Amino acid sequence: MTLRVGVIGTGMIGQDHIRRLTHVVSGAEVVAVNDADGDVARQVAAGLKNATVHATGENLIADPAVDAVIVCSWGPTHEAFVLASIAAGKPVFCEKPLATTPEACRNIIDAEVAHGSRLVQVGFMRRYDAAYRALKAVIDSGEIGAPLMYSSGHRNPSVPAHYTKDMAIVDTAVHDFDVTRWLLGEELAAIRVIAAKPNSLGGDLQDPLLMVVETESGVLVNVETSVNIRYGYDIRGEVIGETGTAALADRGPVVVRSGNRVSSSVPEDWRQRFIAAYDVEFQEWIAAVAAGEGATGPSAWDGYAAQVVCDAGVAALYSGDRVVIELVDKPALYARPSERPKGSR
Ligand code: NAD
Ligand code: ISE
Repeated sequence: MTLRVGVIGTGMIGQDHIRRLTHVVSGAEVVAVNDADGDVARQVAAGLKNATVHATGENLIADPAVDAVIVCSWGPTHEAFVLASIAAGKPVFCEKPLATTPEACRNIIDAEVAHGSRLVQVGFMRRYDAAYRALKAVIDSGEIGAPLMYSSGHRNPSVPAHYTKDMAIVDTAVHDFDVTRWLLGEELAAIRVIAAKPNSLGGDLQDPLLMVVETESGVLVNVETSVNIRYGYDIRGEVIGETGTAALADRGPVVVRSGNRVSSSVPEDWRQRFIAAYDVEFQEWIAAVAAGEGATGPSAWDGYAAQVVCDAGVAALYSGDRVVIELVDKPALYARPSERPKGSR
C-alpha cells in the first residue's frame, strides 16, 4: 500500500525531501503540498504527478487524501502544524526543530501522550547516517571502554544573511546535542558557551563558538560550530574512551595522491553530506507508519530535550555562565521499547 503524504513548506529541504520521496525511496507518494509562498508550492506541484496545492497547512492536514504529514516550513510554524496533525490522528514527520521553545515542545508531548501512542518524529537525520551508526556500534560494543569525552565539530562553509548569533546554537548545534544524547545514551546536564576570536568573514556573528557540555554521568563534550569556514561542510566526531578512541572517518570515496599531496573531497553542504542518511530516515519512517507504528525514530521527547539544551546554550552565550539543563519527568510513552509498560506502544 502506498502512503499518501502531504508536505508543508516547499523550500530548500521540503523540495529535497519531495525529490527523495518521489524518486528515491519506495512506498510513499506526495499527494498534497502547501507553502506560504503559493507560487513556490504550485511550481513544486507542477513537477509531481498528481498533487493538490492547499492554501494553508491546516487544510492540507485535514485533507482525507493525506495519510501522513511532513513539516518543512520555518521553525516557528512547527508547533501549530504538529499539534493539528496529532489532533487529526495523523503521523507527522517534523524537520528540526520540533518547536522553537521548550514550552511549545511540551505542548506537543502533552498532546501526543493524551493521544496515547506515538505519531511524531523529528528530523534528526544524523541517527540514520552510516558513519554515526558505526560509531555508536563501537561505543555500545564496549571496545573502547566507557566514554569519557566526546568532541563534535560542525562546520558550514557559509550561512544565509538571515542567520543570527543564536542560530549557531538553535539551528546548527541542535544536531550535535541530539546526536550526543543518542551516541552516549544519556541526557545532557550543563552547558557553557565560549566565543573564540571571531572569523572576519562572519560579520557580526560570534563565530566560531565552543560549547562545553557535561552529561548526566560526567562525560565532557565539546561542540565546535564554525559556520563561515569556506572550505566545505565538515562534520567531525570523536569519542575518547577509557581504553581507546573512535572517530567518524573522513568522507570521500576516493583519496588522490598527486604532486606531493594527498587529497579527498569535502561535501558542499548538508544535502550532500547526509544524502544517504535522509534516504534511510524516510525509508524507515514510511515502514513504521505503514506498519501502524506511527513513528519509531527521534521522538517528541528527543525534540524537547534538544530544545532545552538550546535554550540553556543561548542563556550561557549571553551570560557567560555555566547553565544547568533541567528536564521535566519523561513520560512512559517515550521509554525505550523494553522499558515501556505492557499494552502501550
Ligand atoms: P526555506 O526557507 O528554504 O524553506 C521554508 C519554506 O517554508 C519556505 O518556502 C516558506 O515560504 C515556507 N513557510 C514558512 N512559513 C510557512 C507557513 N506558515 N506555512 C507554509 N509554509 C511556510 O528553509 P529550509 O532550509 O528548507 O528549512 C526548513 C526547515 O527545515 C527548518 O525548520 C530548518 O531548520 C530545517 N532544516 C533541516 C535540515 C536538516 O539537516 N535536518 C537542513 C536544513 C533545514
Ligand atoms: C541547517 O538548518 C541544518 O539543519 C544543517 O544540518 C546544519 O548543518 C546547518 O548549520 C543548519 O543551518
